[in-house]
Amino acid sequence: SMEEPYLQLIRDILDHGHYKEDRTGTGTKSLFGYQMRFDLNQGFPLLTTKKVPFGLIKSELLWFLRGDTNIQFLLKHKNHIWDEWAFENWINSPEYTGPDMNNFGLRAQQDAQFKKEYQQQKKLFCQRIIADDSFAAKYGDLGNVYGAQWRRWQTRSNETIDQIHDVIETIKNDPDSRRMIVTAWNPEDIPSAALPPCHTLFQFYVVEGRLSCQLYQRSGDVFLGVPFNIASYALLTNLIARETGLEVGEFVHTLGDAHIYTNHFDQVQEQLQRTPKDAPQLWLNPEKKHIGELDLTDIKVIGYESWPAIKAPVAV
Ligand code: UFP
Repeated sequence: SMEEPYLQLIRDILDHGHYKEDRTGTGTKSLFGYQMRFDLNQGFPLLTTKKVPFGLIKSELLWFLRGDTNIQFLLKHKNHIWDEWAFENWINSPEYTGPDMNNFGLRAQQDAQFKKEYQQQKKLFCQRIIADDSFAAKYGDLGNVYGAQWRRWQTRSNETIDQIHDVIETIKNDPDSRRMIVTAWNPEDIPSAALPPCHTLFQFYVVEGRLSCQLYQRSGDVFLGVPFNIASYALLTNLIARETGLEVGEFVHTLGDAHIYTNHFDQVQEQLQRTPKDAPQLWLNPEKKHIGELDLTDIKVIGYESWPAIKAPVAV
């Protein structure tokens, strides 16, 4: 099946991974340097052995591609995957006068009463970001995250580089180039970044009219994060292929530290019991040729049948 490389990654980590402590204090089983290949002509690699919310993947990718770094766009599309990072800025600001929210991630996991208070505060915060543009401008912006690095990389001479525009031009005009790279990893920004980019760098490759993409991901939460990352880059490859008039080739996913958190072991075992179903197909609105014109309704997966979602705690 199309997701076999992913299931094999889980098995390889369980069988050959090393126990390793990590930043979050959770503990992981981990392998270093791992590669999966997905032939995008076989379908769209959205996992079927558990339900993966494609809506969140497409709104996040469109957000990156807009060069947007403000969570207001995500919230308007009911996408909450980046909330915590903005909420952190808000509770640390002098304007915030609500209950103490320090270290909310860990405390919400340990204290049910606190969790309620936190969810209430975060809900208020999100409502305000959506309703109040000046509040959003102040507290909804995440700074130098993917959208900024991809579309307006800041140079030393105070100019900006649009890496996505440039790579599209190179794919069109010089497809044999070996320099078709987009990087989100800016060493200058790492010390001040709340979360240094996980999907660090990607490269395109064209042969026989087909566009392939390889991602170097420095760190992968194999149960929770990686299924998103696979779908996101498979979608990106399809979008860039269409923009440049090419068919799709492969998505090659290279991982640095590929880990399964110790509190995800039961979940991955359950997933491995499940027989994969046929991969869905990606549908892109044929009326809208350019990436900049695409709306959420212009991107769909067709024929997505999956096993139910599997809940798991996020390491914070
Ligand atoms: N992580 C992913 N994919 C992502 C993302 C985060 O797997 O797209 F943003 C996981 C990897 C790791 C954690 O478990 O989040 C980031 O922690 P660290 O910076 O310590 O690697």
